[in-house]
Amino acid sequence: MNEKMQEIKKEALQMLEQAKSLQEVEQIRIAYLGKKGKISLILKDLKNLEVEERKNVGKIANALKQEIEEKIESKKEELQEQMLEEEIKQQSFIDLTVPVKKTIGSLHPITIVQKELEEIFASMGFTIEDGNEVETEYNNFEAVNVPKYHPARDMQDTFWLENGQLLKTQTSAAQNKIMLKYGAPLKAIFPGRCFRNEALDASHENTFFQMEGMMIDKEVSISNLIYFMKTLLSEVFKKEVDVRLRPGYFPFVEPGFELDIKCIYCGGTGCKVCKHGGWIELCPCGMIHPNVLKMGKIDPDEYSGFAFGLGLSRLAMMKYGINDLRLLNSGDIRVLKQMNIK
Ligand code: FA5
Repeated sequence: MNEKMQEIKKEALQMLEQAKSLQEVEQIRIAYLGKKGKISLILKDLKNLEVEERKNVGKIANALKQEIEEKIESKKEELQEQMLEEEIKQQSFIDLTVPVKKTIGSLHPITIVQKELEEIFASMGFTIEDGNEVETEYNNFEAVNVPKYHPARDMQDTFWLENGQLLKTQTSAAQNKIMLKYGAPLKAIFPGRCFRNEALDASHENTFFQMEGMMIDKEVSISNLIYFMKTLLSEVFKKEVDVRLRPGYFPFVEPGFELDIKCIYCGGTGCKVCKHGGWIELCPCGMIHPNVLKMGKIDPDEYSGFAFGLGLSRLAMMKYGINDLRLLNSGDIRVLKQMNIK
């Protein structure tokens, strides 16, 4: 019996050594440890042996069972590792000779316009900054000269969090942090998603994108603002764009303006897009209010600056001739296809 078990052991270990797959290992387990497996049968027959022999054979058979079980487990682990390595090898193999697949998908029109603007501003020495989407009331309102109970708060109703923070209504919410971070002089743009609780229509969404810009230095004037905006918009629309300023009120600028561009569709003669006025309202802007500079720890007697808040969503709308802003957030692939954006 002892010899028979030694033979079974040798045979089972050899088979396990040579096994190449988990299925083979399972077959071996059944052959030796399954209900009718060789080792199981020896254990079953123990009851027919003499007491002394039963003790002896039982001890050896149980040890053999345990050894084979352990070998099976370690063989399984070894094979699983090999399979994983093989899979990783196959996945990380890049065949450079495979022809390029036709590109599927495209960047969103707002992303395209944002990237374009970032490049233009970066070439004019502006840094590109990030803002938060969840903001403090202080940054969104107070730090830009809109204290509690100021009527201007009514123009930008938003979504409030239980902890008293809010979804930012304007990229201006990052002005204070950027001033504190860099001090003066500074030239920065900061694009971002904004949120407002408002009635939706073709040009108003509850979630939209703006791009804010600030330039602070000694003797910065409205002429600088006009120059930068004109250069920028001419680049975006790939043609010379005329701009004009009208007075506009925002508590964080003084004086404040609405910047219009001469209608790029009709050249100013009047059409549906410009509502026959010849001009399109594009971007509020102005000279940064001394209070805002002070809150940013910049001395308004020494420095001045301009700021603007471009509606990126509306700019994308204009650039791609989209007549309803809501289409941009709709996730409708047919919209992108119609715009032929690659
Ligand atoms: C502001 O948000 C000011 N923070 C802009 C500013 C910055 C002024 C710096 C002066 C100096 P306003 O609420 O007008 O201003 O919004 C700016 C632009 O964001 C609008 O011209 C428009 O293009 C866009 N916008 C505003 N509300 C919406 C909306 N609900 N849906 C889509 N675009 C919007």
